[in-house]
Amino acid sequence: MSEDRKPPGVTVGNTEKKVDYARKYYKKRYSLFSKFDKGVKISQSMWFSITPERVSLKIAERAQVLFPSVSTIVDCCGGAGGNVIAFARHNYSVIYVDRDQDVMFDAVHNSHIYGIFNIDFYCGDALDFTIGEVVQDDPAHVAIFASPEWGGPSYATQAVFDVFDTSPDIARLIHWYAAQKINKFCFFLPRTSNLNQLAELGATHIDYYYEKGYCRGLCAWFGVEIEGSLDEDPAADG
Ligand code: MGP
Repeated sequence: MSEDRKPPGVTVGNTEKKVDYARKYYKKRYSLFSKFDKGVKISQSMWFSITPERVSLKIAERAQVLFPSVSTIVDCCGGAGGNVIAFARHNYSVIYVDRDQDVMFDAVHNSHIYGIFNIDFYCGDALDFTIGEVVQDDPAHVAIFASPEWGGPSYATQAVFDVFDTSPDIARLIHWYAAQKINKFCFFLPRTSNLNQLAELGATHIDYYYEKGYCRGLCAWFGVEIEGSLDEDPAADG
């Protein structure tokens, strides 16, 4: 591993837990971004929260099925840009929002690596973003996507993940954007998320996303435009 490609904090041979996490996610770099070697930039705090590329593409594909009237997707927790790149590759108008400016600059850079130049980037808080100020589309054609923080890799120590433990809290996100007449949402969450809580919040579809035969997480969909139930078959690999 050359020095300049190492993520911060990685020391090969060091067995400390936090260093193991860095190594674990660095090993997955090509599954996170297939073009990693073209110069993809990932801030230290972002490594564990990037949706693997094939999963991001599958989510974008599912959005086309579940939200056929949607033309604009706002990713209000944009992070390193994996999801916005996938939505743009599926021809959506895409708005990126993240409160960390350095993380946003990485996402801009990463989108250019994928040849995507038409995402609108905004630095700001998801719970402070006003859709109408930047999106021309009718709110009926807009959906909110978010993969909020799950609290880091330790989420996996809980048998059932409390969906109110995300940051920002998805209930507050729904409330904030519903007040702006948006009623279509998709949240990428831990595979162990409490489905009763999601149903109570109004989710009507749950998809589980697999990559390399392993479940990476689920999407909870709100306001879908086709008939269906929470008991859908899991989405196929990638
Ligand atoms: P993981 O569950 O930590 O790893 O992350 P893995 O290898 O699937 O499971 P393990 O059993 O081997 O530990 C899987 C995927 O979940 C990541 O690639 C991210 O897409 C997503 N993810 C994980 N975490 C901890 C977060 C998080 O805190 N926030 C967000 N948004 N996504 C996360």
